[in-house]
Amino acid sequence: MTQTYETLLVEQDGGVLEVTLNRPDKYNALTSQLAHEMIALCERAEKDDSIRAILITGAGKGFCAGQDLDDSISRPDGYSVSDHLNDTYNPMAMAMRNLPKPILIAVNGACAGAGFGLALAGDLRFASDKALFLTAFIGIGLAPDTGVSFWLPRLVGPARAAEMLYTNKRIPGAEAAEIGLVNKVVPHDELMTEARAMAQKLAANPTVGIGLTKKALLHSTTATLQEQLDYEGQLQNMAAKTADYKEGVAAFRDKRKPNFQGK
Ligand code: T3D
Repeated sequence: MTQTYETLLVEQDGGVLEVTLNRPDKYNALTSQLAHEMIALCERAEKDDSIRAILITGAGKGFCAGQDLDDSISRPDGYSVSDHLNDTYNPMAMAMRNLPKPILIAVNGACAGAGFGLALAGDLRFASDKALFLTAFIGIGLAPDTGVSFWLPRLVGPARAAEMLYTNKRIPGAEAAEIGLVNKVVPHDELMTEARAMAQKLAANPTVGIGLTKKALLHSTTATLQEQLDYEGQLQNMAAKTADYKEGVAAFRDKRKPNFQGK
């Protein structure tokens, strides 16, 4: 399937679709177009069986500085920010979380505002030791959006989340793993090597099983224990019908490494 993008660079290496946010002069600040291209990319990734993991990073020095503030300045009176969010960053965040394939975010630099929300919409995060995390919203008098108020307290705890949101505290990449914002911090020059290796590892795992696991994790954010147990049972029925489950058990019996096909 061929799709061209103006704000994203997209390349496929085996089962990994590597996506680079590509507005480097503005630290890859978000526009409606970028959000719509990310949504289209998620739709493509869902349909294309050859894509088994997504890796997202930023071009240049920044990862993503949130809403493009040059666009915000030129808005007409009466402009509805919630309409803008409902058209752009909200469906983008949902498309990423609902995509039944793993998304690894490689944070190469400043990660702010709705760009922070984009990073939190991924499943795993690696950060460069030159990365910088800030919520940014309160810095310009805004409240959080793009799911930041949902994911941040769950990752770092309510007190740290409140501090980051109320004071716009900056978290350097080197500290981000200590507080649970990212899975791993790596020296800047090694970020993409490490992230690509992890993305390939994810792509070689049972893709359907990962997709069902992703559903289970999202469901757990609102479910009771009983509801979650019931839901796990339904998902397990689906996982147990996959060829990868058969292969996993056969490989265990044969004492060999499994060769998962993502089906
Ligand atoms: O209104 C709505 O639609 C509601 C939705 C809101 C969602 C949001 O995301 S609100 C939050 C918006 N983002 C921000 O407030 C962050 C603004 N940027 C910064 O605070 C800083 O740039 C950073 C801390 C991210 C990085 O600082 P630093 O010193 O490393 O870089 P810099 O020099 O400030 O920025 C580099 C360039 O990127 C610079 O361009 P120039 O001067 O070299 O031509 C700067 O203007 C540009 N840039 C950075 N952030 C944005 C941006 N351009 C447009 N929009 C930005 N958000």
